[in-house]
Amino acid sequence: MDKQNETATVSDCSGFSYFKRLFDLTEPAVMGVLNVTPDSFSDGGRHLAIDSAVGRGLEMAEQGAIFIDVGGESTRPGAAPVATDEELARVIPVIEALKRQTTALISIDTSSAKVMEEAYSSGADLINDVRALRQHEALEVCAKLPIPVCLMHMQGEPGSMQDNPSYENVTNQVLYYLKERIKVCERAGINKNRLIIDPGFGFGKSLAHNLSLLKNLREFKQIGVPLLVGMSRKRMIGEVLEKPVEQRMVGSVAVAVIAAMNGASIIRVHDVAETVEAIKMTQAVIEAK
Ligand code: 9MG
Repeated sequence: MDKQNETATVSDCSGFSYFKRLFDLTEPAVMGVLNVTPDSFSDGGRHLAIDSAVGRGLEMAEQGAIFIDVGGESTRPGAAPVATDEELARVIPVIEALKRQTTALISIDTSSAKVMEEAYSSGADLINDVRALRQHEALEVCAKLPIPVCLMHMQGEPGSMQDNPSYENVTNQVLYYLKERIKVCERAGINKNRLIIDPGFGFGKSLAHNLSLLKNLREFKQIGVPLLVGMSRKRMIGEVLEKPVEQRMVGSVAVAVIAAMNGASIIRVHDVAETVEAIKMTQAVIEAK
């Protein structure tokens, strides 16, 4: 199949599409997190960092991740921006190597139009943008690329988003934002049937905001596009369980199950093997009479 000549669709389950042939979103899928940032490796050497990232990506694919989300710029609270050339140098070799060695779908976690374009040329199957295509030329570039795009909600920017997040009604405001971004995408020529939405847990949200969004997650299904969530190891879990980041696996699996029960189609996680097993169990219950 020539990827260039197909318009991908994730929400039109009846239509023919390159994306649907690769993957059917009728069951929740696990997306493995693959950060290719200096702080995600203990050594610091570029080659070793790339080799380690590819190894980890292949391991997650073996463990059942349908998507591998490759990111070269940290979006953690307080994170500093990375120059485009540096971001490209981190992610492109990893995408190319993964495409040669696995059939898992490759997602590129970026807000940069240039990185989106280059990642697509290197084989990326999905664009994951925490800034929902608000950066320069991201809309125009995505209008030309025939692959799905995930639009995430974020209040503020990573450098300062956790300073004092505030909402009158977090669910309604996040819903409104995502609906508006879909309209903007449609006006730019990006069909709704290749969009995915994400409420953006931890991105400019307090613990109370995150818990409220999770409790009301079903409301996001009204938009009529697949729902992606990422809560894995985040501060919201640490705050409830009073545990450091390396002890948040059980809490992360618990919220993944809640999300799957409430309509999430893609669940972005670090602990792939554990989440795949938990989601399989959850799906069996969802399908029960
Ligand atoms: C890159 N990244 C970090 N957290 C994320 C989340 O919750 N959702 C999405 N789509 N991307 C995320």
